Amino acid sequence: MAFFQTPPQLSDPFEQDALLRSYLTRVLPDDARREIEPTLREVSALSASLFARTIAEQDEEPRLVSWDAWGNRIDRIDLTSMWRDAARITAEKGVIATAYERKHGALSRIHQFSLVHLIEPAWHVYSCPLAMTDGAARSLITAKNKALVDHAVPRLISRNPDHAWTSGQWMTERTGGSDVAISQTVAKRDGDHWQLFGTKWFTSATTSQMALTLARPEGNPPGSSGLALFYVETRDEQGKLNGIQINRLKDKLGTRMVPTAELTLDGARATAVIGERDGVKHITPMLAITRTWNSVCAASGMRRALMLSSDYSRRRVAFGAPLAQKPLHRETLAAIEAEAAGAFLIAFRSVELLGKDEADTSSDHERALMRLLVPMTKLVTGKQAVAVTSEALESFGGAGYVEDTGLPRLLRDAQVLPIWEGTTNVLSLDVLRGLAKGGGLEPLEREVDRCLQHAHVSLRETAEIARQAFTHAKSWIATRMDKREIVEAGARRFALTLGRTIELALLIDHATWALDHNDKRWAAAAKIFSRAPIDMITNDDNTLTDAADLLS
Ligand code: MFK
Repeated sequence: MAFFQTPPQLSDPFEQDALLRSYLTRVLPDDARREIEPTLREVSALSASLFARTIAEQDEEPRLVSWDAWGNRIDRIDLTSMWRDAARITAEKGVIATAYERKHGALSRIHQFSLVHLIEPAWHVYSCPLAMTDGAARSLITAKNKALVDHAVPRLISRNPDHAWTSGQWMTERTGGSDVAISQTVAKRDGDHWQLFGTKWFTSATTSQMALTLARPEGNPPGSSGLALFYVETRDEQGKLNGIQINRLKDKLGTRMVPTAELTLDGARATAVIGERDGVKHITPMLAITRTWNSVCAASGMRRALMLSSDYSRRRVAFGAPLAQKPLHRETLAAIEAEAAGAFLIAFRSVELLGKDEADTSSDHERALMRLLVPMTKLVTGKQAVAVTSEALESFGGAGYVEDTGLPRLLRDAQVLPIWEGTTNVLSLDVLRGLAKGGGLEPLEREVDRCLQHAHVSLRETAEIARQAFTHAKSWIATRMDKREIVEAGARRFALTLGRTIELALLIDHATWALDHNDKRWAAAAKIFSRAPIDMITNDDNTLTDAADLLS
């Protein structure tokens, strides 16, 4: 008998996403939700309709055309058709604009990132330029450079596809991606403007109309304080590149439809955004935004992989029954669901705080919490995205390993999430930096208390797991304050423990609300999540550092 398998289907991501819907019911007032929901349904339908295209066109890649037929250097990047369409969709659906029009005040970021959550897995990582565009708009506004705000921000947040711009973020140089302070790009004064000279080693989405970048004004000292933040337009009015050469496109493991290039800046005309120093500090508003995008995209990638896997489990019959009826398969998918749910809730908690901050309705405590939560959320969700996507692929058996199913791409694209915008280790150290500069662990402790204090009686034991993990993290750091190397070596375990503890606490908080609304799903997710490793901290630091000495 012939044997054919039925591929997974995606019908309506919004309708299929029970967590997104229950979360929005919890956090949005009814009138706001009624206004927002139609826009989410519209984007959901679009996302589902693009699904087949994401597979059919997955081999399309951007192409660098360095020369024209007559020997002129043109350095043009031809984008994929999906990317060209994504630019139009972004503007028309207001994927950036929603955050800046602020129609729903502090809740506008929730609206915007719900759109992102639904559309992201459908358009070949177009979130990359959008994250940077959003971050650039925020950085220019924060820098209060009126001329640049008036000139560029209306384009970055435009709803008109013919008027809208995207922005790049050129930070990484050959000297290193994480250690930005050793950047070698030099800025030379040119009247009112500057000219930049140097090499940018990874510039994602190089087709953007502008970029924010860092360079060292001549005569400035070494280190990050000697760098300044610059605004660059990539082409002049005639469409010629602005002192920029595109050396080549990167040959990457994933995100292959993203045109990531190496650039030489050879006199690129630039404008200083804010002063002539402290560039790293002035670009951090952009990092806070792009890291939040990263977290939301990690959560949405997990959700999409899970939707496909769940759908397939109802279609695929093996050993006499659909996989969905097999106890072991069900447990495997439930564990993925718990991880995806934890990731979603922490990502959207960061989103809530960002929205409040921008609408100027945050308390001091919430601002301090946001400083810690943004890097923590990025690092914990990035790791989860890779693990969850890998598990979801495995749930398809061999089909998950075959390119033309479109599934392997999900894993390759997920692998960038713990890398760009700060690796897990760099962000773990950033969490320590945030603790040292802010009020220590207090904002996180208050967040854990807020989530757990009203925990449903059926979740008390689960809540205790979160409390114990937090208490352990707190005592670990308190007793090692003066042991810099020990704290640095344990920074990843510490940050992941805090991140997973907050995820569990948020799951319990949401589950408690959901139980009051006759929905038992999220209590189940919290219980499953609590059985996966939460507390990764060891008190036996010396054994680990001695072992690392021997093994390195
Ligand atoms: C799906 C989503 C798509 C996302 C789009 C991705 C495409 C984009 C591709 C890329 O561009 S990837 C490259 C991104 N690069 C990074 O994320 C850099 C990673 N490295 C770090 O984050 C380092 O921690 C950092 C460069 C910030 C270290 O720099 P320094 O200069 O050695 O750190 P320092 O001296 O501690 O900080 C300088 C100032 O910035 C200090 O301010 P003060 O001078 O007032 O003391 C810090 O407090 C401040 N600062 C640093 N990190 C901060 C921060 N402020 C707020 N938040 C932070 N996270």
